[in-house]
Amino acid sequence: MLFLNHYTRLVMGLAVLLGQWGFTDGLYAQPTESSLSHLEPPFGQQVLIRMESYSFTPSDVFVEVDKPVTLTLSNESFLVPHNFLLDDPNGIRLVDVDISSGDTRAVTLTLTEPGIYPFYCDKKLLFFPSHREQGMEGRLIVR
Ligand SMILES: [Cu+2]
Repeated sequence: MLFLNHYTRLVMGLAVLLGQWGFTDGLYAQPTESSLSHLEPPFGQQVLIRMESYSFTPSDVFVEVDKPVTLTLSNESFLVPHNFLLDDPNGIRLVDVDISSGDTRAVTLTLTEPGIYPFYCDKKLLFFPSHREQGMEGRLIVR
């Protein structure tokens, strides 16, 4: 994992946003986020992922290709912020969501390519290892 300062991460975040705005070719549906209070009635595949210090449960998530999936991300850690980063099999960032302690966020997306999509949390405190390095990672297996 790269060591990035805040400035670099901000630039990366902007690049991800710009990349998503440009994603009009239908390869991926544009990920949408909402707080639960604004969430439309659930549709497609539903997956609840619990985030703790330092793990995702479940860490292996199986979803069907070409069908919308809503990932409901629940940070159940006490006072520990987490994020949910999802990359495609080629390492392209698809989702980057911060979830505060006690919060729940939902992300809906449609994945059109079978494969293994790694997800993880890259938060870190000072000089400690990142949450990912402490085991906070998993796989979205699309088939
Ligand atoms: Cu974390």
